[in-house]
Amino acid sequence: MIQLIERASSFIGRTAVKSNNQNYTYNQLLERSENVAINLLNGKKDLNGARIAFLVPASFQYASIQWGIWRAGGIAVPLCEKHPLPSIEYILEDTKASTVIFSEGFEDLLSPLFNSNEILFIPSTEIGNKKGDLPNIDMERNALILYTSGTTGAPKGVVTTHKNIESQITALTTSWEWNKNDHVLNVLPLHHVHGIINMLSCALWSGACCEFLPKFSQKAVFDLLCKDEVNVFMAVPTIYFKLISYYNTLTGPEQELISMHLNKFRLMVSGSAALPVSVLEQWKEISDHTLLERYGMTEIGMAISNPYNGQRKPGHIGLALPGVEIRLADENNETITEIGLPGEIQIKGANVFKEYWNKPIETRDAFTLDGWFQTGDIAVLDEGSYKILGRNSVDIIKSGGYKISALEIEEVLRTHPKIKDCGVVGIPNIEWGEIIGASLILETNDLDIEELKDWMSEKLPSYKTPKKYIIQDDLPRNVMGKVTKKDIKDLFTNGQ
Ligand code: MLC
Ligand code: AMP
Repeated sequence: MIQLIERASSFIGRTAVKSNNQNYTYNQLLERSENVAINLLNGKKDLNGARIAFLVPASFQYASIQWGIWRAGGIAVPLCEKHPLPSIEYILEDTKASTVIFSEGFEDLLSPLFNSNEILFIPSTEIGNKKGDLPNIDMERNALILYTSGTTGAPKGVVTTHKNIESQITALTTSWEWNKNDHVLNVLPLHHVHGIINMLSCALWSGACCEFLPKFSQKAVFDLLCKDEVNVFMAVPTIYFKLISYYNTLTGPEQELISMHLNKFRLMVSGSAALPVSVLEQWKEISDHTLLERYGMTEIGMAISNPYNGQRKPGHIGLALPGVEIRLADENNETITEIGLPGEIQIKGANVFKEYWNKPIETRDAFTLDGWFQTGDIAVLDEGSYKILGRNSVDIIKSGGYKISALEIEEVLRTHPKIKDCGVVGIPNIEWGEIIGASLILETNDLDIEELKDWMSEKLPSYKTPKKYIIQDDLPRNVMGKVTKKDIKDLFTNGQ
């Protein structure tokens, strides 16, 4: 039994989702997800873990397809609306997806794949109103595959079970006191946990309403936040930065009006990347809210959070959420017992993912011998609250809340005929956290950077495309011949 879906019957007449200015009740969500499930089953009793990918905007459609896949016994594989075809193809091939459900607007993008013999492409408009018997789903079964970048080149599929998801949801609904009168505005993409678990699923678990804004814009967000319907808001630091910048361009009376509405909110959360203290302070000035900063990861959902009630420490991420076991470990994976010494955050608990899809070696390597998941994030316990100090890999970049592998970008750049070698780094940036910089070693001298950007945009989503470039004669290396990324970073940050 998937509790998240079972619970919907106690909220039948309430609004579950608001999208495109329309309200959809829990009853409609149950009915439509049943239609999706019966269509997918197409006479079978159970999808038995078939991977069903779907490419639809953040909307009621998204929620009903996700639930429909689960109710039919499938594994949901949400695709990103901003991905170019090669990124989508990679996921379809890696998961061996049996079906792709897509909505209007994505037909042109996907059409080169339509002649595939292995994948069934279903336009969402063709899902009829069929009803029928649905299988009983055990909570230990796989539910979701989300793609995340790591220290190896290509993204890995993170598999979570229904039980993992339930545990990730309940840690947040209890700690942050979600209730059925909540109404969250969800402006984040729905191929990552922040948008899927923290907002959509927590709202649906609680009988609350999740409103979608498919395309982020500062004005549209403020317009919605000022309608006195939304009372919970969550975003990545970049979005708070962008909202503050926009607010600062408004007239005094416009600012006062916005502040008056924001003041009434129950909860405002920041996460997915470090929240600069200056952003926290400016948002406090505007909204009178101290943003609740929390820490999470695709593999674990949320693990550490500042308190809902109680003092939220700027620059800190708080303490373990209920059901999550945390330790700081040294390089030998020994627990650090001395307070104030930094170590890697390691996690145990029902929230921790099951495996990387089809990658037993990577899965094994992600855990210590005694079963702790190694996050790669370095933290310290400081005045009773964890504080992130950095990551143990220079090859992971966080930009606008997206985790990006420098190696993945380098691999793509090296396939360009005019590029001999390259080194990709994250450059610290107050708005984006980091922006991507690439140092290029050229085969020929006539590389046009604008043309290169166009070429990249056909291969990678825009958020994975370097924003800054330098051309070098050779990459900086240490005595072992290994590229010294720190020197490349310095070139971008200090021009040294
Ligand atoms: C967009 N751009 C980015 C970018 N996103 N550049 C660097 N990093 C990013 N993340 C660039 C585009 O390339 C484009 O550049 C320009 O910004 C405008 O593009 P856009 O698509 O119109 O941008 P916008 O819609 O403003 O997007 C900004 C954003 C988006 C902050 C809304 O990046 C976003 O939704 N981020 C959230 C990602 C997220 O959900 N992460 C959670 C992962 S889960 P140009 O040159 O073409 O003009 C996780 C676990 C946890 O981390 O703890 O939550
Ligand atoms: P992802 O793999 O996209 O889920 O990103 C997870 C990573 O985001 C973590 O490993 C951290 O590096 C980072 N992260 C999430 N929340 C925070 C936070 N509050 N502060 C700093 N980094 C964070």
